[in-house]
Parts: sequence; C-alpha cells; structure tokens
Amino acid sequence: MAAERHFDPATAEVALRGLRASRKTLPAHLLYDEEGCRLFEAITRLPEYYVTRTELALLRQIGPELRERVGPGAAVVEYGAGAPTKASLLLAALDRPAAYVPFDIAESAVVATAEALRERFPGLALHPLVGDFMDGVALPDLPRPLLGFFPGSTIGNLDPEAAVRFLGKVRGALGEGGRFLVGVDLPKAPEVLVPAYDDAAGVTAAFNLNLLRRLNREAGAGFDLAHFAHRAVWNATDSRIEMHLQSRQRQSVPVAGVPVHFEAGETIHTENSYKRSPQAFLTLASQAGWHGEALWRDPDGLFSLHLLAS
Ligand code: AVI
Repeated sequence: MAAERHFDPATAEVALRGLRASRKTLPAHLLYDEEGCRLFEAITRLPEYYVTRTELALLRQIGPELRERVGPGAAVVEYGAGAPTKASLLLAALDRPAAYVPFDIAESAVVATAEALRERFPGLALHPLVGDFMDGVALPDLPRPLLGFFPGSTIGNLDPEAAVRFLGKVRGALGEGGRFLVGVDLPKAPEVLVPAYDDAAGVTAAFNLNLLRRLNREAGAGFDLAHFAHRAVWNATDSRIEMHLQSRQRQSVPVAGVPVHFEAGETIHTENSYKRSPQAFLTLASQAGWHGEALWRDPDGLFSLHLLAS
C-alpha cells in the first residue's frame, strides 16, 4: 500500500502527458494510492466481482495436484504481493516449502505479507523484496525448485506487449527449471463482466474517481469529482474491459497550472482488464519462452490458473 503524498512533480508530468494526448489516458498504477488500495480490497469482496473468490476456490481445489507437480522444498516468489491470503493457501498446499519472496513496489505491503506468513509458517525463510516487478529485479539466492506466483489476473492489466515483456523477465529471473503459476481471467458475457467493473454499490466507481482526487493532491489539479462519471465498457475487439472517467459537461480543469479541456462526454481511459482464453494466454506465454504444463478452470468457466514451465 502506497503512502499518502503531496505534490509530486513526477505524477504531475505523467498525468499531463496522458491528459494532453488526443485520446486522454492516465496510467492505471495511479489508481493504487492508499485509498485506492483500500477500495480495491473492498472490490475483491463485492458480489459482482467473481475474480477473487473464484480464484481462491480454484487454488484450494488444485492444491494436491500442485503439490505433486512442484515437489518438496520449493521457494515461492509472489509478484505483486499485496495480501497474504493467496500465498498462504499456496504455501499450505505445497510440500514443505522452504522460502517465500513477497515482491511488490509497496514496502508496507511486502512487510505486512511477510509478517502474516511468519506466524502461520514458522520454519519458512522470508525474503521481502521491494521494487517494480516490471523492471525485473534480481532475486536473492534461493533453494530450488522455484515457483513464481502471479495471482488475481493482474496480468490482465498489462497489454499484450507488456505482458510478454513481463513474462520474459520472470522467466529470466526464475531460470532453468523455474515454473510460474498465473491467474488469468477468462472471456465471458458482457452481462457478467460489466457489473463486475461497475457494481451496484458504486465501489468501483469510487475506486476510479479516486484517481482524480489523487491528481488534485499530487498533480496540483482542480478536478470536481461530481463532474465526472465512472464507465466500464466491454471492448470485444480487444477482449478487454476498459475503465473510463467520462466528463459530464464541457469543462476546463487546471493540472499543474496547465488548463486541460474536456468536451461533454469525452473520457479519460484509466485501466484495461484483458480477458484471455487459454489459447490467447499461452500464445503470449510462448512468445516469452514458456510452455503450458497444466491448466485449471473453475466449474463455471469464469477463471483459469496456468502452470507454466520453461
Ligand atoms: C488488479 N486487477 C486484476 C483488477 C482487475 O480486475 O483488472 C483491477 C480492477 N479494476 C477494477 N476492478 C478491479
């Protein structure tokens, strides 16, 4: 979880770059300030957001087979370790796991995750690692076999090029014999997808709009949140849910002293969440040198877990 910050020239620069483009965008990572992380946690418990509970149930179900495939004494490296629940399930399923590396950009998240697991798994070696996993940080010296873990369909927030780049970096870091367990959300009817990203209680709307509040604080912006609406749109061509913030009126908003003009109905594209069939995901994985060792889906065909091998 990121700490609260005040004016930050880097955020202002990145925001202005996106907002001055002909199609306005903001980078999705800006959604995750302290309040954004709290709202995302609340999203994972929403009735419409099937992702988290489906993946947890699937992880429970595949435990014995995973234990068999991975073998004893594994070291688990979790990319984007924001909470201990999924790692805890995975470690409990494995045969005497030797080490766990929670890896995330937010120091407080990796420390809290490691602390929670220290109590649950007293013999486990813990190596919290802080950094941007997109940059491919070198891992500490770890026992083998190595199992990377990237749950939650966070890979779905990466466009195809970034996903291949990331998968390649992980393959390089885990090395020969490394395996990678990845949660991948599956394509499904827009009637299920759109409410999952535009829930009745308005939590996802608050999560998206919070980005403007962050820019008011960190980019010297003057957004009136009441003048923007959250939109979740299914883009069938690219097989992704898009989150947008739509201007309710013609308006001009100052950002770091620069006026940014909005037409009524114009949107800021804030996030993509790709939904990938097994074939689509395995095509990306193979471009990064991985091959599929095992694939599991929940009985309703909502979500998948891929075990990749190098
Ligand atoms: C973090 N990530 C996998 C979420 C998703 O489903 O794409 C982010 C999210 N955005 C809105 N709701 C959830």
